Amino acid sequence: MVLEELSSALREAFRKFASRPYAEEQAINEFIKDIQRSLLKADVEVGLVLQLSDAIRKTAKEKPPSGVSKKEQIIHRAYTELVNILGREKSTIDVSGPGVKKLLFVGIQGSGKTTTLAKVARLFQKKGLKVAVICADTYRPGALQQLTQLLDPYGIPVYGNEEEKDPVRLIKDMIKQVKDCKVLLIDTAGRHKDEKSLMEEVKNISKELGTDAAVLVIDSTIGQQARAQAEAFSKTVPIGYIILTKMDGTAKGGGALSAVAATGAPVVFIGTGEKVENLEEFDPVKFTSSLLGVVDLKEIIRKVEAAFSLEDEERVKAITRGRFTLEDFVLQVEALGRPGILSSISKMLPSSTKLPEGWEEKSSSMAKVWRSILDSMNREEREDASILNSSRIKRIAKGSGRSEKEVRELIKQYALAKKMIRRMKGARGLRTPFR
Ligand SMILES: Nc1nc2c(ncn2[C@@H]2O[C@H](COP(=O)(O)OP(=O)(O)OP(=O)(O)O)[C@@H](O)[C@H]2O)c(=O)[nH]1
Ligand SMILES: [Mg+2]
Repeated sequence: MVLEELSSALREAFRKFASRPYAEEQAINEFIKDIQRSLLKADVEVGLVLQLSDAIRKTAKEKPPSGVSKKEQIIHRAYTELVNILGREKSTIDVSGPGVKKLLFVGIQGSGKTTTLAKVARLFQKKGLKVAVICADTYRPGALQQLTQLLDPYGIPVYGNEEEKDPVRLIKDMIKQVKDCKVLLIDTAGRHKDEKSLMEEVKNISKELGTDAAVLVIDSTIGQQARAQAEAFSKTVPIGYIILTKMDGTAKGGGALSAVAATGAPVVFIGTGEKVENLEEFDPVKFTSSLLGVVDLKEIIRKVEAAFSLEDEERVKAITRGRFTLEDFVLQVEALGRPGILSSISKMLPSSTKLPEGWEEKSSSMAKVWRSILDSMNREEREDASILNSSRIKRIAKGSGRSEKEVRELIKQYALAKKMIRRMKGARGLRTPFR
């Protein structure tokens, strides 16, 4: 299995912590240290490791939901933070819809573009799709031959012209010749005299051809430097997907994965060997749980999540009974940052209503501002926002270090939310996820 070292180190950390009778401070600190050591050894960026450690420490100070022990609460937090670090959702290359899907493979010299393109071509063929390949690498001697050798055994057609040195013209010419295919994979060159000319060529091809997506191929042995590479390419072309290669030969795979996940680009596959069949779909959640391999981890996750939704249920009941205070409002906004909550909320809304994009991020920054404002209110004000006149607003703004405008904005948004809840209560389309 790839990432064996990281996997066994993390598994050991979880096993050790899980076998402790109590989650006392020393045990928690040791657990955090063990996780830190394993991640740093796999070349995960220090900033991300510290973020994870802080999150665990913060959770350790919180009261666990009823029915859940402190130890279980901490294991759950450590696990969800690891999932966050290693990528949250599984992604796949989308080739649905009408017409030929053109995928442009880009990456620096030797990252594994050509080999990986052949692997992906074979995978689509296995799924029953008609695949064709264009070799637009006009730099590497024998590039066309390399691709043909890889794909000949599978009868996948490779188009190219070694005489043509302009990749855009070459691709345009070849597209005219390609017949009857659903997925068209285009291999590009990585051997330029410098990075600038490589980026210029990639940009030019993408602009002239209007490809459906660029697939960035990164050698995972560079570890956390993968982030800089992903960022450099995404400034040049919109990167649709990322494939990390050579995961079989590195102890730094965790670093590469986390670095790429931090850019938000989806890792669709990992390369695990030189052969055409050495390609694996990447599923972060499955990957993280297999990494840990702790026997009862699944049970802990289920228990903690169930306990959380029970707390949510109580709150939702109170709100639908008509009690919705400023405190409730801020708590709701804060809770939006918690995984799974947004989907619960969208389930409650009528299907025609969609939450605006970027809501999650916006609500988490607003939550911080509003929490500080709320902290400067007295109990009476929190319970009954209608008494907030201008002199109170002035005092609260001063006390919280926020502007009066921000205080008024909180009151306005709260009033809007209250109105919306009242309206939703009356709406027939409202479904509650907690039935
Ligand atoms: N072990 C291992 N080797 C790989 C993997 N992917 C690619 N390679 C090897 O890496 C080397 C470079 O691969 P190529 O596919 O030629 O790389 P490229 O990006 O097309 O290189 P240029 O065209 O020169 O830019 C080859 O020896 C491949 O066999 C992988 O997942 N695991
Ligand atoms: Mg190549």
